[in-house]
Amino acid sequence: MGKKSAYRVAVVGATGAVGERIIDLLHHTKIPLGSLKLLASSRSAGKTVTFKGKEIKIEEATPESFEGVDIALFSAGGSVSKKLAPEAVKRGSVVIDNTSAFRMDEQVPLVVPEVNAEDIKAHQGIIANPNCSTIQMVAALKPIQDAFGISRVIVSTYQAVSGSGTSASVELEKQAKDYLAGKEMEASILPVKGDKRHYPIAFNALPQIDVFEKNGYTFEEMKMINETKKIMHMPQLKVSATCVRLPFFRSHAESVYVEVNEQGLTVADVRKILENAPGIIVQDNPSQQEYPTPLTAEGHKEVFVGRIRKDPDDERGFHLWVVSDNLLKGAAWNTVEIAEQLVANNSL
Ligand code: NAP
Ligand code: 3JM
Repeated sequence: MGKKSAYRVAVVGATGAVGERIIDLLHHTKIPLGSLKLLASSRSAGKTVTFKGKEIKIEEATPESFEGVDIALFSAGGSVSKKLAPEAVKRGSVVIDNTSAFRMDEQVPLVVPEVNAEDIKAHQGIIANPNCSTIQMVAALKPIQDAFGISRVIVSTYQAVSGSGTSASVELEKQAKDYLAGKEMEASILPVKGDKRHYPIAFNALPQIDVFEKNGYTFEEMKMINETKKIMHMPQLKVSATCVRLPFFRSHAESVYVEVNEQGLTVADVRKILENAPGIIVQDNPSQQEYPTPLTAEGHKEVFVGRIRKDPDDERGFHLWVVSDNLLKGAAWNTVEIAEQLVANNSL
């Protein structure tokens, strides 16, 4: 496709937690928008959304919805992507997919623009947006890899409920109110909507995000492990993860332990590299109690890093506290950023 003066964009999952943020971001996008199509399930068809002063009707997503669409941004779950993304590609759209449906396919680039923007060019119709927890971690790891080399990563996450969609945020709010009113809490969404058991998230911590795999890790943990190696082009990198859901609404936090290849580095060396990295804001001043938190990261596009420390017993070990808005850099912003680069580099 040659460079166009205006692009026809579709958002699939337009009524969801991620879709709503994508629409917000499209108000200010660098992409010249010719038209915007908003798609969801039949449940939402007919509702309207106001975009730049005009009312847009939500339509049910079907294969025919993609006729004439240049760029389709999918955030409606893996099964919708598996069914409709190939239909969109067949009709000439480039798909940027926010689900895990195609992330590990060899033909599909898995992209965080600050890390591997050049992979976008190799797409064959679908570009995948990584998992939210992976995105913020690799954004912080890449500058360290480029400067010093890294060999091992061990991460524990502290993830917000909005990562499980709008219904999980509604569940937390209701449980918190019930608990404080002395009523019994009901759980039907978390940890995983369709799984056998549910636990309250309010005033709790759940060491399960997504379903369990045969190896005892959850799928979320395996996404972090496999996606990190693919995005960084480092199949040999050692990565292990523990993913935990906590009772706050927005932004994921992560405790990241990274082993660097170079010996004799100081905290100041690592801090300097991160301060100069694109998309990263360092907030790290223990004497002033400065560090990022989920509440302070909410609404921002960047990845925040604080609590940079050296392992007292290992010359090559460093700890980072990495926080970012899961719905923005973790999902909607990374998607729109990929779309902007596709258009800027004429890679459609
Ligand atoms: P959500 O708040 O539950 O929203 C789900 C959206 O999908 C709604 O717009 C819903 O439309 C739509 N949908 C559901 N079934 C559909 C169908 N059969 N056909 C068309 N649309 C359908 O979830 P969310 O948090 O926005 O997440 C959506 C998806 O994005 C997730 O399932 C996940 O795969 C992905 N995600 C990715 C990241 C990331 O880090 N990359 C982060 C979060 C989520 P209705 O309102 O009509 O039901
Ligand atoms: C974040 O297919 C589904 O039901 C969606 C599950 C899901 C995913 C996923 O696997 O695509 C919920 C929340 C993600 C994600 O980004 O990996």
